[in-house]
Amino acid sequence: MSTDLPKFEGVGRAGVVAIVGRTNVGKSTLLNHLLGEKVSIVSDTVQTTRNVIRAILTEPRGQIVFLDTPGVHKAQGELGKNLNRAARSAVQGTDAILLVVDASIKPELEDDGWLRRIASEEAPCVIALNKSDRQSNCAEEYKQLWAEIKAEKESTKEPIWVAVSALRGDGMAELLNLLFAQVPEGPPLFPDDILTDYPRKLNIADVIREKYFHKLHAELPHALAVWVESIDEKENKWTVEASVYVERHSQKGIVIGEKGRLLKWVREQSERDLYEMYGVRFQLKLWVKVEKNWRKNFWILRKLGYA
Ligand SMILES: Nc1nc2c(ncn2[C@@H]2O[C@H](COP(=O)(O)OP(=O)(O)OP(=O)(O)O)[C@@H](O)[C@H]2O)c(=O)[nH]1
Ligand SMILES: [Mg+2]
Repeated sequence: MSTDLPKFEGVGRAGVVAIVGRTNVGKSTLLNHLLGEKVSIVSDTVQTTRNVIRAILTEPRGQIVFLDTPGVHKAQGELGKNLNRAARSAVQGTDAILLVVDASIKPELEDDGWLRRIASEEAPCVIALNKSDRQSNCAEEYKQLWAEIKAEKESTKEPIWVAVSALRGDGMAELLNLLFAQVPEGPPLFPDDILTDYPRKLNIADVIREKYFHKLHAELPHALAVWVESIDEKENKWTVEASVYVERHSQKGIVIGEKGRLLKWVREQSERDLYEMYGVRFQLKLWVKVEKNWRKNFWILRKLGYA
């Protein structure tokens, strides 16, 4: 891997952009689309992203370091509170904020919270009105809400609004132009062959967790965590041992599935995804473990990078 910093054409721009917003609005989908590669897991379950993930986009005109953050959601216990805290503090010290909203539905309490927050932040803000591929469009309600908050806070700030569909890729070029215009002129911060510095162990654990999030519903996804114990990197095959934590014995059976079917499906889907991401064959060994109240256990939250 070269450690040379890329050379920009003319005077380049470089900066950090935090991607924030309520849970489930499509922040990670948007990030993956902007980078052209999957760096952050996606699902329709609340608080899919649990760590702040840094991903780097380098172009001849400059470099943007994106921070994908956990979506803010009504806090449920220690885990939820930690995720909200991580998201809220991610905007501190960034060059620009990319607030993502789901414009196909009306603003919710957490959207209101983020609009208030950006009204008092110094950094410039772009608001992506996402899911524009859907029939219903509530963009005007977000703009109206912003106007009310702005008046109430006597703010002079004006965000830039842009309609996008992270799923289809609509509006991506315009969004990138806007973001590059918000970051300052300056030299690159990272070499151009680094896509993300998110640790490999955490990424593999996320890929496994994502498969479960696609299959499990209601409370169970929140009670589930994955920890990669070891990675044995042989030239043509990487063997990964990972623990899947649940909180109760009754959940263990669900996560394994009838005759081990769900566990097998998760293993196979994850191996396939990981092959695409790393270009090497994977063998996953998954162990399901009961860890009572892990969501309240500071040491486990810290080990998983959630605290
Ligand atoms: N129709 C439509 N669905 C989208 C779009 N963008 C994202 N989604 C879907 O919205 C759901 C949530 O997407 P994520 O990218 O995981 O959302 P997030 O904001 O990162 O969520 P958290 O990590 O929980 O904060 C997934 O089912 C996506 O496929 C879009 O532009 N249009
Ligand atoms: Mg996410």
